[in-house]
Amino acid sequence: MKMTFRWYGDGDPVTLQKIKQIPTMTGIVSAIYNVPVGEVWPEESIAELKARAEANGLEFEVVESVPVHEEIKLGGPDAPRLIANYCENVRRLGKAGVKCICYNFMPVFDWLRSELERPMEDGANSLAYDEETVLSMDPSKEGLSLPGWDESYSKDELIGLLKRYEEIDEEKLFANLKTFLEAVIPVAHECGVNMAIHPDDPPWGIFGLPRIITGEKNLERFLKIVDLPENGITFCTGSLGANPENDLVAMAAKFADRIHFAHIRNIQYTGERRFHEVAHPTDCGSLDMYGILKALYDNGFEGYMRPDHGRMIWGEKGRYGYGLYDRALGAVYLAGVWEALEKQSK
Ligand code: DNO
Repeated sequence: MKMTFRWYGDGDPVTLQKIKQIPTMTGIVSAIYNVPVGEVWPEESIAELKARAEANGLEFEVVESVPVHEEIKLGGPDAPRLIANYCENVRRLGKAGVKCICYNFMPVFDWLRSELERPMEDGANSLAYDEETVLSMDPSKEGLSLPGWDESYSKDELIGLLKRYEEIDEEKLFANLKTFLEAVIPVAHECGVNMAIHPDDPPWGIFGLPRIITGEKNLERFLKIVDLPENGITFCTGSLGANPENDLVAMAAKFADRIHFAHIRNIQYTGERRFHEVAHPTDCGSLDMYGILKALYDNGFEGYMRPDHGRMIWGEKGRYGYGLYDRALGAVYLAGVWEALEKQSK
């Protein structure tokens, strides 16, 4: 297991030097942020990112994300060109030493929350989700601002996109994912890169849009589409865990050899399709963090791990979910549990 930390590039208030100061940290998880979705990343930009990480004593072996263009998810006329560009990005990243690429296949929206600064009793604040609030919003109206929401769409573009998705049900989305995987995974296989699909967050359809990377059954189906080790999973406990029917310990055990990247965080359920994010340790929320880590360890997980979203604590202001302090505490907690698992098994 290698402990890593997400870094958003120059705009990120958390500097590379601060990341390096977190005990147990081996590398960053990052991306090229200034290239439009679907286009090819310049080799110089990739090399520069790697050199900057290395100058700070950190590796750059994980990319999150190489985003998948909506045309690919829609199976639109421009999909073949965009898939070819995606393959080229995999080649270029592999050449630069990247070993794992995280991506998702969620239509239009990435992760969604209804509140960004839910105050906690102890003075911290954190991200919260309440389905009723989310469903009371109309994504085709201006002014919708949610994390994961791509603000670059104009109102008309969004309406057009949502209209096109009316034709896409779960089966069609699976078919378009299959086309994508059948092109990309063989390239990843050749380049020694593991692809790791991120689950949908939350793991159910939203605003009438289909979502398919939602639980055990669909993950099994996904893995079989191209049954090669490079066709793998980002095991995001907070995303999958938002549905209490997902047995995370069982899933971690079952999929461990195809989990290339683990996003570990805890959440607290507060009702039906309502939860907020909490600190990483088991005692702080509803998920069995120890059980999940043990299942990964016992089943031979050898991938990358990162502490996922943290709360905002100690007065920190920063990127929602991606401040320094709580994620750093999370990393050290996860590394501590891992050390105990390693030593107990000897
Ligand atoms: C949120 C992240 C996601 C993730 C993408 C992967 O905090 O986990 O935005 O990066 O879904 O493609």
